[in-house]
Amino acid sequence: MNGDFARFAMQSKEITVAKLLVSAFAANGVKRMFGIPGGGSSLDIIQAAADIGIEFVLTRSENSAVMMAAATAELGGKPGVALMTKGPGIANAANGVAYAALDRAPVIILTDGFTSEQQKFVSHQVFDQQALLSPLVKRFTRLNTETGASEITALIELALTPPFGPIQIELTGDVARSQVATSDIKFTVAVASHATDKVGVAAAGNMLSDAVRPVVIVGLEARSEAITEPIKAFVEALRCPVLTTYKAKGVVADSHVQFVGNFTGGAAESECVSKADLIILCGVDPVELVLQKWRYSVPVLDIATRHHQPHYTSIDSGLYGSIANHLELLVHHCRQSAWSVGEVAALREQMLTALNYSVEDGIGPQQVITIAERETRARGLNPRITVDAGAHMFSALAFWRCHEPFDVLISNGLATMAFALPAAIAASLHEPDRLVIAVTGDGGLLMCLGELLTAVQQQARIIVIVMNDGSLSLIDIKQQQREMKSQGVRWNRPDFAQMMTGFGGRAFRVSDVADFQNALDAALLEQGPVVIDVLFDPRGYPQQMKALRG
Ligand SMILES: Cc1ncc(C[n+]2csc(CCOP(=O)(O)OP(=O)(O)O)c2C)c(N)n1
Repeated sequence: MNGDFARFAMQSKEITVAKLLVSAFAANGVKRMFGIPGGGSSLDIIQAAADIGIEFVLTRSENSAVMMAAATAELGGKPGVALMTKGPGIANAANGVAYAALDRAPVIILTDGFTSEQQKFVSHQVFDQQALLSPLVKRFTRLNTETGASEITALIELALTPPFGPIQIELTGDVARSQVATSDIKFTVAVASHATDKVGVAAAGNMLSDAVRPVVIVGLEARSEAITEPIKAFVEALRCPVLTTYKAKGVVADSHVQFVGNFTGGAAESECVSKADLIILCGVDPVELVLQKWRYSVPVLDIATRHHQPHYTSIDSGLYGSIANHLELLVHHCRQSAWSVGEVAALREQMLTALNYSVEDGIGPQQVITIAERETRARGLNPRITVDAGAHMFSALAFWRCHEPFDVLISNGLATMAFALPAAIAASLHEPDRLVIAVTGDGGLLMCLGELLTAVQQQARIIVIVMNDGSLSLIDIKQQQREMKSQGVRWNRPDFAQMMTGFGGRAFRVSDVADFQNALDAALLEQGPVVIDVLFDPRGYPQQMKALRG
């Protein structure tokens, strides 16, 4: 725990609940909070936070605020904090809270509430706020004047316990301003799991020894520095193909000779996985897999923080607890598989070719991604990308190469739209020197358009590439596949460049490779946010989706 924060809280015998709360946040690594305040406790918290050096970032919707807090938490491994008013504020936050729940982000949702006196006569803006979020949050607490530091610490600890997720704290202005004794100020949380299953390791070791052609699939729980090296050692000892889920991209670098491609639960990866005689899930949380049945019949070894249920497949052997510890023990049971480097390379090539989306005229999503990667790397930059939900994500995730965990941020548990822009802003604030490229559809950007102003206000170093096709393409494709009349999925393409200019930011509108290249050259010279509005023809999507999902 940071001593300054302890001193802050201990300066007097009594402090306000608002100060106690922000002291606990600060002690656990919170540097900024996101949200839209109401007139009650929010203002006390913002003030108390500012006094202790926690920045408050004003967003344009509560949904975005929670996503920003979640992205911050995912990147920093510390709790994220989103703050909003009661009633409409928390109602508008619900989708963001669903993101934090299903994309496993430890976020504290802090809202105003009604005092018990008020509850006797007020009905304006009143509904059961606990019930609203109860399927999503790990715990709900209404702070009161009896609240101690240990209670707050326990909440933070819970958010940081796998599966990471949101907790909801309700705090009225009266309570926020009331004084509590500082006698039990202890903010230290302890959540690292070192649990190892030695008996399970022996059984899993036998499976590994028997396997000739294992395949490793890496998932979101493996996105941690402590796990990166043990995973690398493990897969290299097996010398077998490795696939990663979208959220785990970079845990094993895309440039690694054993890397084949993304695992979504769809068709594209089945060419590789169906050749395996053992499937090893490593930190896979099934929340990321698409709505399709498990295609494989070979045994499954599951190495994860816990046994996830329901699961897409039945597990033949499971090792639950510390992923790193289990991998370090298992590596001694590994022997080199029968896969050859050439075979793996051919499978990787085959996957990329199947997802190919090149166009002769104009520009297509694949070119956008490959040019953006080539040009940024040529300048020695190592951008992080954030990707929205929609058909544009197929090219972004297939063709952008990741080298480290969190090189890409995506919603793949909830798979919500309107994520890429807020996440990009949060990522840029988290690591200001690292460029962030947000790849979004026009539908997704329209849902969070106001956050362009947040990006301008924060001078976030982001480039928002909007794949503007005047359509909810992912849904449009499904409508076409079902041979239905086109309705309810298209609109006239808006001019996002003009909108960004209206917000006071730089913007370009392009429709071919040369113009995109020029726009990118100019964008890379900027220090603040830039929008590149890419007009393109989405007719290549159905074939790409067929190749990916079958
Ligand atoms: C908040 C939310 N609403 C609806 C959906 C269902 N959905 C998934 S992708 C998609 C279309 C996205 O359109 P756009 O952002 O334009 O991207 P595109 O598919 O055109 O690339 C929809 C409606 C969702 N995932 N999230």
